[in-house]
Amino acid sequence: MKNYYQPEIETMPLEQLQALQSERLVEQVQYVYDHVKYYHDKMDAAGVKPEDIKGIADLHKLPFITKDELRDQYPYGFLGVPLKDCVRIQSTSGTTGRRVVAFYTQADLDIWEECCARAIVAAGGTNEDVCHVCYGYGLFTGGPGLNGGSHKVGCLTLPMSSGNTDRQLQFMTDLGSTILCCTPSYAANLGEAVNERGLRDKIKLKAGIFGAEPWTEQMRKNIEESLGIKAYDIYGLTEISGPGVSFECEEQAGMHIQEDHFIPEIIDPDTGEVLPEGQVGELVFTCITKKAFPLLRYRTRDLCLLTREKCSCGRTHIRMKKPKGRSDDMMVVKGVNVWPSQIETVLLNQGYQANYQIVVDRVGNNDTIEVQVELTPEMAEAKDVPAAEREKQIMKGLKSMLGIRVNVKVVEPKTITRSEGKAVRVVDKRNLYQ
Ligand code: DLL
Repeated sequence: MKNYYQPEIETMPLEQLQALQSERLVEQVQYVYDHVKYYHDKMDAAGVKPEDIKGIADLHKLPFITKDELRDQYPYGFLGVPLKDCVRIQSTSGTTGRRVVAFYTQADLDIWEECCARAIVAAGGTNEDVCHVCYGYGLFTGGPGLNGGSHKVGCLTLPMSSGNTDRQLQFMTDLGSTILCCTPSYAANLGEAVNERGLRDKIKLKAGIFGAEPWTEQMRKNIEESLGIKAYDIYGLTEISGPGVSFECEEQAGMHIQEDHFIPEIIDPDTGEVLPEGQVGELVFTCITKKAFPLLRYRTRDLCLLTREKCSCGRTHIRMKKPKGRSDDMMVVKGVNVWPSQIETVLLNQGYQANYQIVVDRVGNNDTIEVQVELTPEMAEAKDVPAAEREKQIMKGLKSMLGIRVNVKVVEPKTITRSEGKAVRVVDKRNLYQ
């Protein structure tokens, strides 16, 4: 069995790591220029030739890629290999309009799963473990990524997918799950259920690998106490591969970015200027090994800071601190990425105006989301459709757009406070970013 703690890579001296990155970057830029027409044209327009990129010091010369461009080029515009060489797609949550489809060759899948395997090993996983994966499976990367990583480590893998707490607890106790992989909010739910049902003595969990949404240190403490485990953070995004782009080691002090595959930068979200280490800004990734969906300088919109401070685990890969927010208005609600513009689209399609407010909260461990929308003066005057009927219609539209249940309240015209500046569309009471 291959050992997925790879000290020769994960503890590589910085100079050697940067030389490896430079070598891979030079090759990758030429590859992308030759294989992705959109980026070829973009480099030409920016006056940058592949030969201008001689190493990581030249990275800043390359143009950025944004999510909007990925959307505009849907589905094949960023494909770097013939379709016949792809073996998998995964996709971001969200509507058809907002969807991004990421492609993988078999070698890309191996890279991704290897990153997840490293995360499991960093959380203490070995082939003696029973790895209980209750991230969603399907287009979402959580389930498939951790599942693949768990196989690579040689754990007995339980592909549970999300939901059905009774079944989760039954398998957890009967099969002696030792590592739990799910969103932190679901882990908190499971923790509560385990204690309510008096199952604490019957579970064998020792570690959890939790991510896909922001969570606080207080949540970590609660989960660790309720399940009697050590809780590790894991980060990633579909566009860059999925979970495992970075993960925590036993120090639980920031997530090591897998720098042999992904080069991180922090930029000023307004100017695009690269910021020095230690400053908060927008995280940008360049993939230096992936071939099917090989993004260079992709803007994640996640705000965070990087540190190269020595980590006592021995890993030299740079650490990112927990994200501190977003430079766009995306929210992660019930594990799903939600943009206010998606909600607005549903409302406008049903004849309402853009006078609405979105209130996100957390009750116990569960997110709630409510949309309050004003009737138009004409609707209020006509009184032809009962409010409950209107709310039902909007809920249906939102469910189909977002895939999650949203509470809806229609209110009288001019009851939502008007802002004097930028409209305050979202009130997020959860305070998940610290
Ligand atoms: O959430 C991939 C993933 C699955 C990561 C399982 C970890 C575990 P997307 O659905 O594309 O991919 O959403 C990516 O989620 O840009 C962040 O805003 C947010 N996010 C992911 N992990 C974390 C984390 C998956 N640990 C978007 N902390 C990212 C805070 C996170 N936010």
